[in-house]
Order: sequence, then C-alpha cells, then structure tokens
Amino acid sequence: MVNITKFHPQIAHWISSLEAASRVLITSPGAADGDSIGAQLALRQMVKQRFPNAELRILNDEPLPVRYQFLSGAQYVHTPESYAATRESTQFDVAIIVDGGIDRAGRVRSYFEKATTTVFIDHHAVSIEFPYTIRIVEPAASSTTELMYHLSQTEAFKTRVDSDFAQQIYLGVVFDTGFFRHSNTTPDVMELCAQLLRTGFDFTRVGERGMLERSFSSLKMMSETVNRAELLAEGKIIWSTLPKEILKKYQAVDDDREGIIDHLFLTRGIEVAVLFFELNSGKTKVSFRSQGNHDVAEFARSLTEHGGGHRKAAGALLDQDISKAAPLVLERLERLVRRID
Ligand SMILES: [Mn+2]
Repeated sequence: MVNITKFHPQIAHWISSLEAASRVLITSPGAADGDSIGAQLALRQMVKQRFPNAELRILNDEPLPVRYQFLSGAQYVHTPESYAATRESTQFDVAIIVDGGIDRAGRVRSYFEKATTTVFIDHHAVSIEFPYTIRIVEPAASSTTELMYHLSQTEAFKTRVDSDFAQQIYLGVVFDTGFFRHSNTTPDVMELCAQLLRTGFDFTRVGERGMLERSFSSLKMMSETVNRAELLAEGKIIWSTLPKEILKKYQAVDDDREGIIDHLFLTRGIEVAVLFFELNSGKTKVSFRSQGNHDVAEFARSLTEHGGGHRKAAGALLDQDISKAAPLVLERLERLVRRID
C-alpha cells in the first residue's frame, strides 16, 4: 500500500520551492527505462498544470531510446547537447531526479548539483547518500510512476488524469511489474491500471511499442545469443554470451540487449539464467534471472562490490575479460545451484 500521508511535509516544502521557481530540471539516471521515462513525462505534466509559468526541462545523459519516442511529451526530452544548442542558462531553481540516484546521472549531475532545491523521488529501497533537499522514497510502490500518480492526486497537485498522463503512468507500471508478473503487482496496482484504462489511451500500443518491440538487428542478435545458449547443472542453469563482435556486427545500443535474458530464463526447467556481455573496456557485464529459490542479488554481490539487484534479477560488473569471467562465475553458480560447498 502506497502511503502518501507521511510525505505531506516534504510535499509542502516541494510546492513552496516550486512556487518560487522559474526554472525546473527533471532527470533520471542513465539507461533510462519505461519507468523513469514515464515518471519524467508524468512529472512534467503535473508541474506544468500546477505552475504553468515555470520553465520545465527534461534532461538526460543519454538520448531517449527509440522505443519511447511515440509517447506524448517525448519531444521535451533532451540531452546536454540538444539542450546546449538552445543556449539557455544551466542554472535551475528546482531540480528533480526520479527512479534512481544522482550518482548515475552522468553529465546532468553538474546541472543538478547547482540547483537551489534538489528533490529525489524513487521507489528503490537502497539509494546512495546524497544531501537532497527533499526525499520522497516509497519502496511499497511498484514503480516510480505509481508513486508519481499518488503524488499527483494530492491536494497540492490535483493533476487532471487525461489519456496522455494515464499512458505515462501505465508505461512505468507495466515496465516495472514485467506486465503484471512480478511480486510487486499488488491489487492496488491493478485497480490503478483499471482507472487509467478508463481514460481511453491505447494500452496495446504502450505494451507492444514501449516494451516488446525490438529492432531487426536486435532480433538477429537475440537469435545468435539463443543459438549459443548452453545448459549446466542438469538443465537448471542456462547461460550465453554476447561477445563484442556480435554487438558490433549489429551496431547494438543498450536498449537492444533488453529482454534477451528473459527469453533464456523462460526455458522449461531453468532455475537461473546468466548472460555475459563483453565490454570494450575489457571488463564483463553479467546479468542474472532466478525463479527465486536462489538469491542472485546475493550471488552477484559475492562476486564483486559492483554487483547487486533483486532476489530474482541482478547483475554485476566484473574486472576480468569474458574468457576468464564466464568459467569462474559459472563454476560458482553451479555450486550454488547444486548446493555443494
Ligand atoms: Mn523503477
């Protein structure tokens, strides 16, 4: 249950800083996903309706992935380059980061830190220590957009829920619940989505274009990854690799890798899926999915301090190259799955 009442002092503080603001910055950590993009666009609508004279800028370290470009409001999402082209001031009165901390905001961090008031809105339980002026963090929310919806319906904002706003909130919810599959799919989430659907937005399009669609080269890349997949531990582990030749061959962007591991994971009998990415730096990125009986976040943390995530979905950045990292990780994982130590 998302409890907004406890945030009333923070919301009051936020509103008074917005009242005095002429320039407002909205951002998210790099590699923005459906939840962070949905939350940014919904937040823009919320603030725009309540403070029509404020100048609002959405600024992210990386350009908006193609899959989100159909969203209403997508034209307002800038990178530092496209923003600098307008030669506007880089000083903001209020800066708001959603769905993750400022430590991963790349070049936008310097804009954020200069702002008079900084606001952090998130649903992740773990976050870095940063002296934000205002923190609104609710781990009970399935997604940042679910939290944003509740903030938008407070006396302070009273945002009109039109079909554009509903579309943005819905995208974040479907993204972070994995289409209502993950354990964060509460009855409240379903009721919220029922309300959103009544506004008449095209939810099929949000699901297909915003989540499932992939580019042709990404499809081919997936097929090569699936081709190379192998089983371990009597078919309880499935693993594969994405070497840099393949990433290069298909000119893969980050977004193209999305969802490949889920296809591996949904193979019958699998308890853990593992996908290794060879990085240009010589390091290896590894992603894990688990049915839940093996805690892959704990496993990822046991590999390196650059590891973590959730019990069922986690990742790590390893210093070794893929030829060394893969056997090492697989051997330890096999021990875990067979429960021998
Ligand atoms: Mn999220």
